Amino acid sequence: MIYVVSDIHARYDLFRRLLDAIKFSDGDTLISCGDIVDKGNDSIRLLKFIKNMPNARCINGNHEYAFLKYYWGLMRESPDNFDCVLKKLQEYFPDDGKLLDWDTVDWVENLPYYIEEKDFLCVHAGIPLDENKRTIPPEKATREQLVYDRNFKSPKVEVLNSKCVLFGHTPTSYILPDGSSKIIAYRRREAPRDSYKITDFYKIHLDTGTWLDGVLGCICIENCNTYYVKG
Ligand SMILES: [Mn+2]
Repeated sequence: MIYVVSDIHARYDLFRRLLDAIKFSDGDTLISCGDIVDKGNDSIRLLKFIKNMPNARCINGNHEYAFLKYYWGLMRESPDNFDCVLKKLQEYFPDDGKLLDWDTVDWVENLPYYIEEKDFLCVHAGIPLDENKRTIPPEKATREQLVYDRNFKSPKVEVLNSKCVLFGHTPTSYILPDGSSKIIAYRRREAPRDSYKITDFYKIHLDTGTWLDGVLGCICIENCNTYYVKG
């Protein structure tokens, strides 16, 4: 099974509990839609854990992107002083920055900004739409658009492409009228009500507000079941 999660935000504890809850095994794949780091206390611990999972695939969110921009700035200032740059990068994460090493920095720098499969597309914040309410090809969007998109999350924004877009970035409790932290799956008008294929949905909003409400959720691509842990 393929499970998709977003905005874990340094909650290593919740992430491990989520893997237990879904009985995640070697035959499964986990996709993270970005914002693994910041807000919680275990940014680097979590980053290294996911980096070492052979069956995890990750893209960058705005929090990884902000870290990389800081890193690129330091390299411009002192391109030859690697020790000094690493020390400053470690200080960027006040809680567990000491765990940061060059392997992990390089790994983050080389992560993609979207993952595209036959039936679905994963991004952090969203993809711009063209005048026909179709997403532009992700390779034509800028990194800034993919990690900061402000419009895509709106319930008014419908996507007419055949692929489902999975994204995070904004806690769903800001969107849902009852303020609950649940995954929002937007069903296509033409999709049968009793069917739960990933292509029955045009977008799935995954940020359950880990840092805000302590809820971490994920969705299974094959059957669209959702799973939550709270702490
Ligand atoms: Mn974000």
